[in-house]
Amino acid sequence: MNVDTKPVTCSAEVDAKGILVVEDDAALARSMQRVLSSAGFEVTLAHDGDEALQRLSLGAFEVILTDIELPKTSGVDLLRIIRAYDLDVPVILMTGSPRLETATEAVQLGALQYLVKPVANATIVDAVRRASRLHKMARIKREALRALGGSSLAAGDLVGLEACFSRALETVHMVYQPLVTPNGGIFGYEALLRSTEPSLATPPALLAAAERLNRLHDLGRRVRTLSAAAFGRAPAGTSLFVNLHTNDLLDAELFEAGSPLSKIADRVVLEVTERATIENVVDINARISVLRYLGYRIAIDDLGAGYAGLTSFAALEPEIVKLDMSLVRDIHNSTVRQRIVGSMVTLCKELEFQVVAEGVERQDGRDTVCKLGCDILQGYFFARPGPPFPELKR
Ligand code: G
Ligand code: MN
Repeated sequence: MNVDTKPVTCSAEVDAKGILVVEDDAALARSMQRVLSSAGFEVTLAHDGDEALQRLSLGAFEVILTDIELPKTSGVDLLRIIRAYDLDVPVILMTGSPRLETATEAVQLGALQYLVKPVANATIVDAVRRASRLHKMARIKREALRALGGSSLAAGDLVGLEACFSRALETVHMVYQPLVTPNGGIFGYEALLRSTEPSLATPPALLAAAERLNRLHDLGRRVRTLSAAAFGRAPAGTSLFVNLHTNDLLDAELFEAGSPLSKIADRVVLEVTERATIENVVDINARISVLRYLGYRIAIDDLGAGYAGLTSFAALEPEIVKLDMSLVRDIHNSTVRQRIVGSMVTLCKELEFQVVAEGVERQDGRDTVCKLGCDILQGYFFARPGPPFPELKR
């Protein structure tokens, strides 16, 4: 199979036109061309998968109708290659010898229909007409999502998502935001995930894709490796804060003493968010013990934004607690927030946790959280996340 011939045209971005028929039986190909042409479609023929890929590299099609049993690149391989580039184009597969495995794979790859030969002329015309309408619908939906600011992947299929995710994983990089002490020193840096893949540009979109594709461990490992590599250049004495997804707690790599992050564990604080429950993590207490044994400190992230409850405190026994931004934002104007943060800080001190106020955006916010006893501060007021390692604004 010639996988180097990549169809570069995506039907979502250009005006897709005509039907591509991929069929190695020349007589059958001509017959389908005649039938579809008289139904008003413009037809291009390809006699094998490689020829189809060549055609696709020249322009996008409304619908692709392909035989499965083809010399060289098969119809299913063709579908897989197409899906890596084009989520919208409907592909109809035809086969003379239907098999359950092929049919199942075809569905997983987002084939629109699976026709068993011989196919009646009327069936071919109906299938292509329906596919062409669905293609238009897919494009309009995608346009709407884009116009409304949503992710264009919401309507996509798993194979397209996989392709976008793999590209995103290559462009993933970390930015760093300083955590400062009230007297203006740098306590550490939080590593924050970013990607330049346009379809998965925000961390939540990237995480959601990883979750859907069952690839959270790949993403988590990348985050930890990149963060560890950059931290070699961090100022002496500072700590590195790394966010964990709950699912990372199930990854054996996290617990390996030889992993890049474990080698600097005595400088690392692992953040576990309150937003997700850790109740489902099996052996959570044992896992946390191993992490401590390796030298890591643990922080509870986003405190005040989660499902409340005390399970995370009991299980994690954190060294550090990070108050959620929603509590810190506008705190200078809100007596309710001041009271809540004041009580939380008092309790944290009694429990011997250090307290971080996240999302400090203004001088008066900074002054308020300092007065309430927060030990460490983080937010745009001091520095935005940036390449290693951002300077303080003040
Ligand atoms: O969930 P977690 O606390 O890890 O998320 C941190 C996110 O908050 C980052 O994406 C970061 O860019 C953002 N952030 C950091 N400081 C501020 C701030 O002062 N204000 C706001 N609105 N967002 C911030
Ligand atoms: Mn965090």
